[in-house]
Amino acid sequence: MGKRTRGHGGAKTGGRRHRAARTSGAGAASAAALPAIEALSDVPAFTDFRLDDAQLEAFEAYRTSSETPDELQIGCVVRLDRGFPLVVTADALFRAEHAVGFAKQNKEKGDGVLPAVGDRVAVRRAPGHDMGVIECVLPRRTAFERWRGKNRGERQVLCANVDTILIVQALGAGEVLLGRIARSLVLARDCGASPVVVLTKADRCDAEELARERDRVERLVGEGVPIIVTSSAEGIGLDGVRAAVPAGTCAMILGESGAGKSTLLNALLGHDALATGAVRERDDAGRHTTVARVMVALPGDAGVIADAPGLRSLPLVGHERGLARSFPEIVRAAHGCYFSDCTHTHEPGCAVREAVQEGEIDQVRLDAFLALAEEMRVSAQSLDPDVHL
Ligand SMILES: Nc1nc2c(ncn2[C@@H]2O[C@H](COP(=O)(O)OP(=O)(O)OP(=O)(O)O)[C@@H](O)[C@H]2O)c(=O)[nH]1
Ligand SMILES: [Mg+2]
Ligand SMILES: [Zn+2]
Repeated sequence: MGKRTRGHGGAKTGGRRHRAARTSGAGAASAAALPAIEALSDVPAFTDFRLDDAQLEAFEAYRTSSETPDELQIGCVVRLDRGFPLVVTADALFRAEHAVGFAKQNKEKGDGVLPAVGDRVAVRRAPGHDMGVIECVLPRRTAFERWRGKNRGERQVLCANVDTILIVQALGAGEVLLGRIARSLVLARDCGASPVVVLTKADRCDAEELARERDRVERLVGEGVPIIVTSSAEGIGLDGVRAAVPAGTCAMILGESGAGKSTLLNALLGHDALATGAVRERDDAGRHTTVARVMVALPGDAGVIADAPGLRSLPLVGHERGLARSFPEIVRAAHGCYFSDCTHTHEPGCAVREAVQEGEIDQVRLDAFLALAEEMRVSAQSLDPDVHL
């Protein structure tokens, strides 16, 4: 038998209700409308996830302080359906709720402590209960976050403990959007994940267009960011994606609705595990087919990938670290600019533009850098009018 235990089979359903007083309120009644656990396929096993020392230590500390340590286990959140977590532990797969006090904790810290897909959690399951209770989120190695809402919006963790971000864009519908790739690159680098660009639907363009688009993307991302060209329709590039997600690692797939994310995962899995939907002919946009956050385990010796709903907007707010990591040569050159607040657009003595003229920095990369830096300047001001960058 392989390492996957399909369906897990261990979780009881339709059983007793949890004790409502111990949870944050979303009850078993709403869980009933969620997909049946037995019907889910390709769910990662607990052993698919690495636990680091900080997580193990935090769990031990939490368990030691508990009055009923025997009911506590480490779990990993492998799915969120309408915010409802599905948790896998060493011996079971079950839905869970948040412990009372989670909501409060969350507000005080002001940053997304509610469990996200990929989170390692301390979860309690009292004897005879189907439903677990997540009591605490163990420290995250990484967290891919995005800002939701305008201006003073909130941060939403899309995937925790993620190693690789697969930045997906479809070929064959006009030019690949470099701005979007650059922005995704910055977000990935900001959280410490490794970006990989995946250009899907290669069957929709000819060799000439493919070479041109690949070249544009290569110039933008520079060395060190792999670019994989795929066609789920023709089975092209799948080995490349698999190799980018080795066993023990976790990737998140990021791209707009209709980019072919779920179709790519189905191709990797070898069957239709995830729903896919047609795109509009007019503008090639998808219809937001994927609504849940779902992790699937790739077959064979490979890791886990989180599918996610397509995201229209990916605002950059305070991602300076990601910008610097994505464009290190520009940041390095900027140290030589005459003005310390040089915008590298018109100032005399600008070492960055000089480097472009001498062919040391690609103009494509500088354009992308400037656009994103400007956006961050503006968003920082709208977040806090007293901050001037
Ligand atoms: N020609 C071609 N079409 C593809 C390919 N991959 C996906 N598609 C089509 O693109 C459409 C959208 O695919 P999905 O996989 O549902 O896209 P998604 O990115 O998961 O979209 P959301 O779940 O809405 O975010 C479907 O009609 C797919 O059949 C491919 O390699 N070639
Ligand atoms: Mg999808
Ligand atoms: Zn400059």
